[in-house]
Amino acid sequence: MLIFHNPLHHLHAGRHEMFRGRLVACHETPARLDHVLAELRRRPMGELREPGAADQALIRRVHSPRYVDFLASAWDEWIALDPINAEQDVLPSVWPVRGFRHDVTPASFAARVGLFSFDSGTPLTAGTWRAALAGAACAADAARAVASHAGARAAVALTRPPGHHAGPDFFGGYCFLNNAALAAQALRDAGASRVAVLDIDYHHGNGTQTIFYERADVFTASIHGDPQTEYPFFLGHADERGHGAGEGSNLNLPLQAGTDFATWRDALRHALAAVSRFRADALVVPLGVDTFEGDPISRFSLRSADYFEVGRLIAGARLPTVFTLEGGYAVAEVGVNVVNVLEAFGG
Ligand code: SP5
Ligand code: ZN
Repeated sequence: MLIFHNPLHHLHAGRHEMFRGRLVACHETPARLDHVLAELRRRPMGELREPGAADQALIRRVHSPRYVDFLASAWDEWIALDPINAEQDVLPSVWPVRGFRHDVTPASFAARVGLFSFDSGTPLTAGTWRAALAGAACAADAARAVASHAGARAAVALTRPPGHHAGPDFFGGYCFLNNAALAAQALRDAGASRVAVLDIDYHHGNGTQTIFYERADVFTASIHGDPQTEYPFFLGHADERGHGAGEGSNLNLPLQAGTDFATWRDALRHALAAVSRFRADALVVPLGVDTFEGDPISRFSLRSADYFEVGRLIAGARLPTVFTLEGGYAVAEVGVNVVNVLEAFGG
């Protein structure tokens, strides 16, 4: 297994997220990835590599150019408004919901932050862009490693910020660039005719679903907390099956809060059967371990040992596979849980 780790991930370190009417310390912290790296030092399972330069053209095929331009300059614009802003992260506070215009890009910075986001829990910091860009490079390099002729069977984009909530032109859910979507597109560009994305983070992979919703060449499946009660709330229902050419190429398996491993595993088997029917040439797995029983913001009850079986079941698809690191906020256990999946997957 080839592991591309983001050497700049610590540059993204948000201070606060809006939560129940107050600013609380961010759940998505640099320590999460440090724990995975520490566990990999205890249980080495492949070569650890740094990514090359990010592929701007790939990023602009997955995300809209005006969104990418906004992310690239956002921090500089923020501190240009007032130098004191450097002491705070950017958080949006106004959004263009139904009936507002999305086609006009406002001059106001605050308005653009809202146009390009969907929640107030995702701080944009001084180092967010550089960290996200290096993460995108991890995803693309991992995809190309498994796609190459003498390719590895599996590669990992070990990065943060996570990506699966980021859509074509919006950030949110702690995500800015959609690493899983970038990996899927890079696999397509490298010759895979059909790519499946199997999202096993606790939260619905709304960004990835939206990016590929009208495409027949990328099948997206997600197993997640029911959006009736769980974040991101406004997408992820079972009746979302794709649109136009993409009709039938999206599968959502929402599960109620409190779901245990036996039920979750049935959903995984169901999703893997759908991936198999799609006849994918390659697989991308947005890997969140916020399904863990001890996760502070999620409500499934997987135990650490269960993640071995998760890895074994996914390996059973027998596809070249790219894992991207997504959520998981029981910080001290994130390393063990992620490495359990990767170790059992093998390769
Ligand atoms: C990548 C990823 O896992 N993003 C998740 C973003 C979730 N942000 C909002 C969290 C709100 C959770 N509310 C649960 C209340 C538990 N006390
Ligand atoms: Zn999550």
